[in-house]
Amino acid sequence: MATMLRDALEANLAGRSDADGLIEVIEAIAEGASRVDALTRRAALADVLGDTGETNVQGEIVQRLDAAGTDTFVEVLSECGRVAALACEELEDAVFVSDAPSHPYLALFDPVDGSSNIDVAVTIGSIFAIYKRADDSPVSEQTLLRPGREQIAAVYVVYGSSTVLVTATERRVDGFTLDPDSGAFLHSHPDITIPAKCAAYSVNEGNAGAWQPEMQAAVAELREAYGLRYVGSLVADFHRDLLKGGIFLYPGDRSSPAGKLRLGYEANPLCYVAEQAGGAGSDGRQRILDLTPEQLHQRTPLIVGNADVVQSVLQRLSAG
Ligand code: P6P
Repeated sequence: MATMLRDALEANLAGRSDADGLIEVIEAIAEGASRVDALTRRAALADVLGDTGETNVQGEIVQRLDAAGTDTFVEVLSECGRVAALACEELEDAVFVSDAPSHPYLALFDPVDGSSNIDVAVTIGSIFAIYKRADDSPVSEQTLLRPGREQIAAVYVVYGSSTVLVTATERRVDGFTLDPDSGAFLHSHPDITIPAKCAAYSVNEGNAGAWQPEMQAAVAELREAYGLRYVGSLVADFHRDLLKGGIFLYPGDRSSPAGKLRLGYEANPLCYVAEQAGGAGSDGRQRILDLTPEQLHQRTPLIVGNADVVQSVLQRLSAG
């Protein structure tokens, strides 16, 4: 019988004096993911297709599932009794829950990444960065602006042909598959490490004309060496690269030098997962996890996957 989420996390975190209550936060995420999974599987039948007619802080059209996912994860994270404050892609401002010492964690998350894909039944995801408060001082938006290397855990959920919740803590990555019969996340992928061999490169080649020349040259080398796999849903592309080996890129370009993806709740958590699994993540110049955020929703170019291939891209970029 596969291990339940709580049992596996207790084993992973055994002896850690700094992680009290972290399991409750991850269990809250799992509960929210179960609810989002149920909406995703029913999609048109649950009236979550299409958009709400509103735009979010990013200026993006809010899909019905974005709104439902936001409400779900804000609720479960606020009610778990361990999270002091949270920031969400869909909300301009942070949500402050409690300054009490009993609430030592902070969460930044993208509740439903790639949500427009649900209209065409393509994989979507949820992504979470979890930090420990540095002290018991009152939380503010500034409290949430932490470099990614300070994460105590990162979690993502991929709602695909199966629904898999992946947790990363210090030097350990594990996957849990949602069992539709029991509703439990069962330990299906123990101790995930990125395979030594890169199996594919993943980038939107349709944007190639807008990249800087050195990025065009770097991707041309990847094109020669690997097959292309691009779902257009970040968590789907990242999860494939993590399990099979690969490199994912979302570069900046002339019109958007910082690219499209967000540092706080996309690049940081996924690069944390990648590094705990033996991979690497960069913005094209430096380690993503060393970037100090200046505002909650800032964007960053992202290159993440097999460490040797990420490094070869960086060398090509610096060669100009
Ligand atoms: P493009 C989905 O909208 C998303 O935010 C990520 O999930 C995905 O990696 C990216 O955008 C795809 O963007 O420009 O290639 O369609």
